[in-house]
Amino acid sequence: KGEQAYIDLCNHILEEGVRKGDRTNTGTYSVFGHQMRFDLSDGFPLLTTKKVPFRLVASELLWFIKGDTNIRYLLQNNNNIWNEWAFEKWVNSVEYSGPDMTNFGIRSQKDPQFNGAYQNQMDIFKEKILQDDEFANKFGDLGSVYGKQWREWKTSKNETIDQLKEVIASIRNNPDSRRHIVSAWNPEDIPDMALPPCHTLFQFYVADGKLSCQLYQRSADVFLGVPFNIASYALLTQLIAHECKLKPGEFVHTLGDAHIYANHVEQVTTQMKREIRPLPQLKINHEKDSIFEFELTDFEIADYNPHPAIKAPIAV
Ligand code: UFP
Repeated sequence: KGEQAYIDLCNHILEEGVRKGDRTNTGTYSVFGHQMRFDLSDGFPLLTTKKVPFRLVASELLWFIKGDTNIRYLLQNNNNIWNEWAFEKWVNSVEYSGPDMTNFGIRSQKDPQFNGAYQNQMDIFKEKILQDDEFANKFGDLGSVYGKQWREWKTSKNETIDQLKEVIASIRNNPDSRRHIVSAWNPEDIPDMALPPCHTLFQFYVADGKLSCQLYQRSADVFLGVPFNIASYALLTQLIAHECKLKPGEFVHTLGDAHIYANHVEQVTTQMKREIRPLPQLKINHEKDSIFEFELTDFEIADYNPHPAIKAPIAV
């Protein structure tokens, strides 16, 4: 349970994972089907064996909750985690006239000179997204990503479904229901998506005055992605519990293809040797009720004393 469950998963993958090729050609050690449980009353599950950037987790989650799919909001909050997906659209468009950016993800990691040119273009891109409304509308929007599916799922009758609002209403009005589900996996949209949703579907559960959440994550980069994903869904669960006047229960994290990239093994091994510390506490501004009103300044992480961050290359 808790952070130990995460460390146990790393151990399990390194010991029993199969060597498996993947889309990014990096190579992984992988297991299929795994579950971790985090009791949210033990503290907020921000890992302590390495520093996890809560600010980035929280601003991304608020972006989803708003139903926003344009990276401008993220950039305004100094959050760069989705930049590459928007940047790619720009450099492949007729409007782009800078140096060739083909395969910029891999080349920027391998070629320092190219990386300089890439960082330059990325800075220009970010500035334009922030300053130029028309440019931001054209190149900042990522289309059918989480915010869209959660808040504006398109039906065949050309109506929209606000899954998040509906699930909150169903938790409040019919807590015993076994149908508190939000799906990000929209089969119709998948062929057009650069990154089909990793957090495929989540379900809430109410018992004993507590709200629990289970996420099915189809694909899990256990070193870089999962610590972030745990914090994000723990935060979502606490926010919805707050709005529904329930106590936070458990976050149950179910993984499909749970993998450690071959070039993360050293970092994972370092992390596994570290001693687990007490979890921090999440403080939420009690003057606000609705999750749709929250801003970054309404949350605070207290008593977080993690081991230092560990850098690793992201698979692209
Ligand atoms: N990934 C995560 N969590 C996320 C996210 C991505 O672990 O929130 F957006 C990882 C999983 C996988 C890669 O290593 O990103 C996605 O690749 P694929 O679509 O081939 O599964």
